[in-house]
Amino acid sequence: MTHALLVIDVQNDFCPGGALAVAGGDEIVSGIGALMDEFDAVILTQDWHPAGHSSFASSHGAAPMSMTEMPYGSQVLWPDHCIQGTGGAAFHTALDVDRADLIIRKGYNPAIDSYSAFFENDKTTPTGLEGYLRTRGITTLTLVGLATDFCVTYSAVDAARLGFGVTVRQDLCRAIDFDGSLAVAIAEMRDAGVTLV
Ligand code: VGL
Ligand code: ZN
Repeated sequence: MTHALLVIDVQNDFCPGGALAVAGGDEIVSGIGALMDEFDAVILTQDWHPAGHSSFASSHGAAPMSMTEMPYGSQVLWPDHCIQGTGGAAFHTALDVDRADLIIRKGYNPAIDSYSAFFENDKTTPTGLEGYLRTRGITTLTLVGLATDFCVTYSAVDAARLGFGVTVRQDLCRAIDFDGSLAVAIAEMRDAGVTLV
């Protein structure tokens, strides 16, 4: 069994002071660092949107956190965040980026959001992470990071559906918890067979 730590979106825009700040987002960084040596591989994801991305409320003249329908389904419209090359898209400075074997970026397609580390929100366009994991013989994943109820959940559910063994360390995640989204996300992870600890 080869076990990887998958660190989701520990970026400045998801930490206090950032454009899409998650309460306590910065509290998990040192605990994530302490965990890295226990794994055969460390993989980071980085939300990485072009300016004017279709998931931004500003691109639709809409209010942040309102909903819209996209060709691939319903979509939350977010404040502008994690724009490629900006300080907000950079990793939290206390995250040990040098320890990562792979950094996988997502959300770069202007027309499709990508919460999951595996597939864009159309649920079909792959990021390439599945192939990377399989060719390295990685069978088991532990997920930590931001935000529990969006990118962590989507990644965990996709990983479980792809047949990986998946554990989410809730103590090393923080949630947006928008309109009951955390409870829904936890139920979805349980249904998919994700182990929540
Ligand atoms: C995320 C909303 C928009 C996340 C990314 O990392 O959970 N949430 N983009
Ligand atoms: Zn995003």
